[in-house]
Amino acid sequence: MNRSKYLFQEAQLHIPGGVNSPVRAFKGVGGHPIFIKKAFGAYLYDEDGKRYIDCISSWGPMILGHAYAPVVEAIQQQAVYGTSYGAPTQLEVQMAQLIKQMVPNIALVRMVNSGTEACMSALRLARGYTKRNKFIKFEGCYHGHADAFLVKGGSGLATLDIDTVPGVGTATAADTLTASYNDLQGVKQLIDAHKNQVAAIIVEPVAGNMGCILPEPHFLPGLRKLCDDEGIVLIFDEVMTGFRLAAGGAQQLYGIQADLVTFGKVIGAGLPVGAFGGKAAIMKHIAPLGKVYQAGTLSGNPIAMVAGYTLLKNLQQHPNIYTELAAKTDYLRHGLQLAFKQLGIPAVVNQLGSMISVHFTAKPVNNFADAAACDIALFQKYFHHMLQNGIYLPPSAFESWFLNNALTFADLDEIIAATKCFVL
Ligand code: KE4
Repeated sequence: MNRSKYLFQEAQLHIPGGVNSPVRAFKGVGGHPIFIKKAFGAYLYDEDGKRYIDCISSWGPMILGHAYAPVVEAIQQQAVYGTSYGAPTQLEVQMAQLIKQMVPNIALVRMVNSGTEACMSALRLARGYTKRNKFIKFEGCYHGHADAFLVKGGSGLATLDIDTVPGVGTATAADTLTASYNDLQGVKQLIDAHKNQVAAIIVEPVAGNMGCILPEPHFLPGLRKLCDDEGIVLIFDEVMTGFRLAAGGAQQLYGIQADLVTFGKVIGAGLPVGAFGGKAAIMKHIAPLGKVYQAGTLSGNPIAMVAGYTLLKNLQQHPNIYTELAAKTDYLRHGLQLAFKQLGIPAVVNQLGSMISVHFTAKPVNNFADAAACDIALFQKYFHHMLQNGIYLPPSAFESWFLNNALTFADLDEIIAATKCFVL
């Protein structure tokens, strides 16, 4: 028996489902998860020493590859000064200043420990600021596991086909209104049906939790106008897209300014970091400045701050990384599209920047219903074919792939070559 299989059996004796986050359990593709021992650059190494080309990058954070030397050194140097103080540090000030330099329209920013915390806090803040309770999210988008967001969510909820999450109170769920991604008319209908009751619209500006799905040209500007007209707080959930699609994230890429923005993943360089920030008029309601309470023992943790700061500083100082990453991902998209065409397999490859996903269908994939109508069984087969060939894809048809800049064109050719020998 290989070590991963043994460890998964052992893990299931002690951890629910043997994992600390559901999507890792391979429920979306079958089989047992691979237990990773170490990672360097673009490669993961499992407990049996097998190497994989990594197309997940820890679900986004490892944008410059694993064990990125400047980040490792920064962590090692800081750790000898202690790991947490529970008091403010200069590191947090430097991190906040850097985020404000890189991201448009962030007047104030609060550090937290995950993307979930960031989104949960931003929603609470929008509700406190507007004194309204309802909010609009989009089917297939995922904003972490806070109760209010577990309605028609993407990522693990879609992977596990969980429509209603036990434990989420009916009253809570009643305030969560959902529309289809890219359906501006549907959003307008929800607002008209709940006049002056909608506190916020939260959206992944580029969706990554139903595969990678791009906003249609009218979508984000339309949401901005609806929020301006109706006094609704527009929240861009940039946990995936922040610092990944551009230094200034999707706001920079699309030239749209949200009222609040949430971050995770890249911001912590693999350590537990999230953040939310935006307009001063809204952020000033956050305690201790205002009364919208939000707190965290390890928020702004010094080790996490130096890790995140070091990675963001590198991204800020080398903006060409984004064009390099986009060119590599574009190369991969073309290679995959050609491979599937040669195989006679209907497939749509969605991509923006370093986010990409494969959908086995002949039709465009522009929302969750499109993604769910694809051949999921074929994706499962493709996943295992690629895993056998040493290519580590997200173990779900409802996830974006995340490329890292440690990947070489030779690695990309290996991914394309493995796809070319995928037989039904
Ligand atoms: P975390 O709490 O997992 O740090 O972030 C939640 C979150 C918020 N917003 C967006 C757009 C996200 O994609 C996420 C988390 N992404 C998933 C991957 N689809 C994390 C992987 C997992 O759940 O294990």
